[in-house]
Amino acid sequence: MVNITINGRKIQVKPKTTVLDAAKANGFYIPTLCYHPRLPIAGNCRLCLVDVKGSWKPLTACTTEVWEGMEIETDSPAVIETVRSSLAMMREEHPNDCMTCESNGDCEFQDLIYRYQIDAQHPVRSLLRNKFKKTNHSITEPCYSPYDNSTFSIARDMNKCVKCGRCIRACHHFQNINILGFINRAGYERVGTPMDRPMNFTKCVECGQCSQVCPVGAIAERNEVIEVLKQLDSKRKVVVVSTAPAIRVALAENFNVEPDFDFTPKMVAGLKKLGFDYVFDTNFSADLTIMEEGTELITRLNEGGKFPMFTSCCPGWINMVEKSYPELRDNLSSCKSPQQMIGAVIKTYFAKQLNLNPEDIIHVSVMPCTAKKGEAKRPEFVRKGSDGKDVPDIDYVITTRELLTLLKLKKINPSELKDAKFDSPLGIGSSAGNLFGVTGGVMEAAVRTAQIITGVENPIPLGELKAIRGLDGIKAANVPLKTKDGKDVSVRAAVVSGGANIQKFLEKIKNKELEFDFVEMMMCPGGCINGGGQPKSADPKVVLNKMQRMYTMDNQASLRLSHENPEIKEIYEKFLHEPNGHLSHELLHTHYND
Ligand code: HC0
Ligand code: SF4
Repeated sequence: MVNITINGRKIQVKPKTTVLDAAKANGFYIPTLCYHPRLPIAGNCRLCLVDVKGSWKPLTACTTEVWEGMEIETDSPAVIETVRSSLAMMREEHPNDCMTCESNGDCEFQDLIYRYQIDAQHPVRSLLRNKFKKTNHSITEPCYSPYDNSTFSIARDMNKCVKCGRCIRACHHFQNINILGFINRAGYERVGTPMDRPMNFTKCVECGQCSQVCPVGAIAERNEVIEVLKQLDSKRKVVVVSTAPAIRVALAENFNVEPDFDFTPKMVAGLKKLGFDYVFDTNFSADLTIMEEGTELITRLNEGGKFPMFTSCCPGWINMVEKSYPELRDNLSSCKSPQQMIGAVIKTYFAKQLNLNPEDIIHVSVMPCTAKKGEAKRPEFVRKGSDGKDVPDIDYVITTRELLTLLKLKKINPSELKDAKFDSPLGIGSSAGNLFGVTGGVMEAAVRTAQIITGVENPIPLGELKAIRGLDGIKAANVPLKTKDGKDVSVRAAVVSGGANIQKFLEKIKNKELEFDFVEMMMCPGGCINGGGQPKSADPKVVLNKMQRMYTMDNQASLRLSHENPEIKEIYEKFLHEPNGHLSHELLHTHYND
């Protein structure tokens, strides 16, 4: 252990600990902006400066490791004034949009400005204003850049950017897609795209990992809160909501409930209180996906087809294939994602039960993902209304963050409400379907159901496939299966999450170093629990916690197999007739673009 002193208090920490980690672990506050616990360290915002005895200059706490006998001061008058001056310079370039900003109330820069009281009278701010007056420049001109909402998923307002570079590191470190970088020089630096083009002209996959770590509101999802609010308030149509697997665990984390507390009934109660007429579960259509995708895999294995077969439920991954790996399009499963499957059955099967036309229903999908917004807007996911006009299967997609904004606007705290249940006939989901939200979950759910699709005699016991659990980016398992008549139908399975891992994996597939039959692909590291639309968090364990909640829910569930879901049996009996049948192909399968 290393002996150090912080603000006069003697403490012991492990060697190689940074001053920032040592201070945080012992309850000392050090301001940060470019630092994020899940990203590599950059040390470029200069807000975490501390005085260290013997050093002629303050040191950045995030990049400096402790040494024996180190004496640190985090709150000397000089340190505080330096931090205040840096903040004042940033504040002078920042627009006054807080009241309507995406991140109002959840903005790290706003918190810092308030904490250090950087008002208009701060001398650095007056100095900058006078300087710009003399040179006849607008104060904000150096950082001015147009608002970019060229994709359906992400909105970028670089005027709000504080140049911390977290988005650049997220796009590089998690995804290795490198859309964002610092451009320009000499006071005109800002974050931009290659050739400064709008996002939809780049290879951006719309995953939103950049927005997840943005400390301000410079990169965010394209907000649809007001449109949804209008639908809920006007009551002109039947307003239906469906919720992705990963939402319930994110809300559980957000409302800080016990790790084994299933927040689902509270979430449903919150959605009902918001005014939704029907609350359905995307876990239902995750189960439906298992029936369709499992059947497709077995058909390919028996009749031939492209291998490995890749899952198709993650829209970030689909964007990546279409933009960067078009040669792999035929390897994708033809199944729509669970979001689009439930979208299609709500506007057909459910509409029919209520004697409604597709255009009489507004369907809001709550997703942990920004790319789901773009997926819902794909031109192939529409159907004809009674008047012959196109009606989208999903009208609005809101992220978990937007759902929290809606709840806040309506002053609803779901944890204080009485439990409520999903509505029928699309409200029952198995815990296998729920596992879709975590990396490895689609594979695990598929293996659980393989027994009925293949008529297998030796199904894998529940929870046995340990190799595909956990947060590793690339996982593999051999799934030994034999049909009743002795035929070997073993599947070589792999599970990959995170764009950087996907690229490494595909390189090995291309070089024939690896061979698989079935591969689950998720663009966000860890899967949807870590989607780009999830609440921002500075807790390094936040993804692990959500994953553990998912497995706890699975252990506690009574319905753990997709094919045993009574509503799945019912929809095949009454409507679809058989997996991969004629109607399934029309409603539940799709194609991919050049
Ligand atoms: Fe996912 Fe999904 S599991 S992509 O991660 O497959 O976003 O949670 O809703 O559609 O079900 C996201 C999460 C979903 C879909 C499901 C899949
Ligand atoms: Fe990179 Fe994803 Fe952000 Fe696009 S949405 S810039 S791919 S992190």
